Amino acid sequence: MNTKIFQIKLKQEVLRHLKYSLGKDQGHATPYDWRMSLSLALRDIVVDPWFDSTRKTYDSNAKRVYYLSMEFLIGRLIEDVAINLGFEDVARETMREFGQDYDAIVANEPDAALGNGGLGRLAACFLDSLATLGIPAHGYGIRYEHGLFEQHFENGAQVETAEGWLAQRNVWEFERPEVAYIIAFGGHVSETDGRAVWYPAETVKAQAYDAPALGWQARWCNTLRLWSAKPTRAFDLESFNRGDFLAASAPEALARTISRVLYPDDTTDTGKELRLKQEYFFTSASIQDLIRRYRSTNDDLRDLPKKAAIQLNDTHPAIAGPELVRLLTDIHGIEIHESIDIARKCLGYTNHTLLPEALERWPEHLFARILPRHYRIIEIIQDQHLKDTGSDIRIIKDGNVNMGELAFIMATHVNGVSALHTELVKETVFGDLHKVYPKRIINETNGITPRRWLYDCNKPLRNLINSTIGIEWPDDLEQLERLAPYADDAAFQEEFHKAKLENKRRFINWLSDIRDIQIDPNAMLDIQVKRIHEYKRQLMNLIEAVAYWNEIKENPTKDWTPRVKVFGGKAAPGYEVAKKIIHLINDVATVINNDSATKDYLQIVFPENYNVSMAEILMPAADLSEQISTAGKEASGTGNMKFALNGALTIGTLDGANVEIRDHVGAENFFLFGLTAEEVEERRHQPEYSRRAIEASPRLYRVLNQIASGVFSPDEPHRYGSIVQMMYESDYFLVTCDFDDYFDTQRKVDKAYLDTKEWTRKTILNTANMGWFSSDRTIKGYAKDIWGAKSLYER
Ligand code: 26V
Repeated sequence: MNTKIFQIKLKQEVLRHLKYSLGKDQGHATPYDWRMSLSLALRDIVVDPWFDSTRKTYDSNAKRVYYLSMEFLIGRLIEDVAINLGFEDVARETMREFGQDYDAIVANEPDAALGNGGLGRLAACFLDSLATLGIPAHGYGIRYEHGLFEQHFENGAQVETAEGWLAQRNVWEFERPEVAYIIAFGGHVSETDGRAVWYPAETVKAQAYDAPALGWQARWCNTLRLWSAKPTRAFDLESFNRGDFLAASAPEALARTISRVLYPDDTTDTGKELRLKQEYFFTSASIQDLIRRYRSTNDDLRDLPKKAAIQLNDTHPAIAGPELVRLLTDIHGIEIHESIDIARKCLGYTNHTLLPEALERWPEHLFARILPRHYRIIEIIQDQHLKDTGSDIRIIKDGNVNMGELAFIMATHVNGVSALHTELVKETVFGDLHKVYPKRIINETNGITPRRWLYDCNKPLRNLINSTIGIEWPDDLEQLERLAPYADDAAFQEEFHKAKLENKRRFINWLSDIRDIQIDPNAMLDIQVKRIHEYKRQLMNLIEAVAYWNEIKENPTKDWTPRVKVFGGKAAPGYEVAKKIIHLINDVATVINNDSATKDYLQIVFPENYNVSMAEILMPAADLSEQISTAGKEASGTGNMKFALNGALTIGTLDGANVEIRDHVGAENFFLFGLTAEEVEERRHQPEYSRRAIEASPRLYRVLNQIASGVFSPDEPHRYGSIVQMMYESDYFLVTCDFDDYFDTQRKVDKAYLDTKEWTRKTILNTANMGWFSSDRTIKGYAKDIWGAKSLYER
């Protein structure tokens, strides 16, 4: 269909939805009404490729991928859908003809914030790549009523309010009342004649909501199926457990709470009963669902591994192993050891963290009370593993059920998310299991979808790339290499620089709506956005800002490089130190931004409520990307990839995927500093390492004194005493040890920024060499090494 005809058609469809779906006429339509009408018109177009893909998958009886994730951090969908359909311009023009601003309508959509950070956003990028590559796949997760909390600042301190994305109608989902499963909890198990029967104490119903996951150019469309908890009343209980099922009660209270809110703590294993119930709830529903789908076209469950690859996004769905064993044995009558083998052949487990406090473990008594049958099955899995391997590594240990060990033992492949991380997984968290199963751990370095993270969010650069190397790069990102020869071309440099300036102006305009601050677009935009964690060292970044401020004040006439430091990110509500760091950043910003002697050279901004939509504004605008975690702590990072792809230079440590990014973009185009992972371990053994580092650095000493004496908190001089004390006494993440190198490297950055041409040359080489970090490459790796899954579309 040609564009003009399609435009007329889309216009009619929007009007039809405005009238018949929204009940409005043009004269009374609000931005919400327009957004809904446009979304519904676009959604109608998605349904056909969705049906086609589903039919092709059924017809081919091909192997399917099931991606089980507690989190999908999707963000907005309207523009994503318009772009994948190739109707972005048509949609924009259509809205213009109605006198509406397309960008404002897009911005009216709330973010689907069903995730905390990296792990959830990775799942969203994977959905995009699975669909783009035409691999038949389902994402399975929870339809949280409330996504990640909203962050506000009150006098500089974080306060949280509930997020409410479902307060408005969610146009992208289809309710499936007929797709529902019983999920049971508690009670007891009776074993007679080797047959186990579980008599649960409570049950809820898991009901499906489906959203289409559309790929590039609408060549393929998968399904994201999210489960919502409902009371079990009036449900056919007999269909569960062959009539042996006796529910003692079906409390509606549980149904109301189970899918209500996303846990906002990505730091500590809190051992909360409701969290375990959430995990089992969505995992059981997903496993029951994929078994039902398999049985609709296949009869022998022993062949399930030929048709289903189940990937566990961290240990959160690790109960999938025992649940699959339970269903195969208790319901379908397969001998339990055979069931364990079948289950293992289906399962893969991705580890995302080395932090010991973030590894999930459940108190044994709690676990056995909520999931008595699974507890027993885990004992059998453990016995079989002990017997087969002769090792003494247990899943149930010291009164805990360890989900890492469970996931590892029940998976055919365990993967890390960057080369360094994978090596550390082999040496540390799973060192012992690695010796027993030396082939099990493999690497799949993370990636990001270039559709959302370049094509959608960075239109100036998209246009420049299109006019330079053609339009095939969005699903073949390594074509960006063809930009490299232009790095030395003065005219191209100028165009590239202009695109960056345009993105910076967009950011400045956006900021001016929420903050009273003037920013010069020529100043260096230095950005650190991510969850607030001690290991990510936002504190080191802030201390460096204060040290720079001190230096400027001492010598105000020198030609300092103007910088704007941007911070963004949320602290887990119970993570006190992280909240203090936020408060300190805001307090320092207040003092520095009000210093007329330095404000031409240094400003600090911390916009509230960093989320996917804010990232889409920040990533294209950045000049400098801060990736400064303590080496050995950041599993991969994916923000690092978004910045570099959009032409920011990185200042970073040899941690996570930074190592591979530096290898790709070239050491001379990356600002490296800091101790290596090995040196970090070594340094921690030296006595008083932080005190000594502070005493050796007058700059650092001075800043810590300023913070401790209340220079930034005159209303409460001791507010940050505990933070400074921690720097002296227990600086576990070595802020003090890396500080001087970081400061000196920042001065090299200052100097490099002043040479615009050379800086731009480096940024071009960053963009040109980031193609490998497309999540399409990552997904091809999983498909080949782990899933044995194939693309089903023909081009
Ligand atoms: C952990 C926990 C622990 C228990 C309670 C709730 C909860 C919720 C989320 C998490 C996830 C933390 C792990 C995580 O997000 N890891 C990040 O994964 C990214 C994708 O692989 C990776 O780029 C980041 O480096 C890594 O920190």
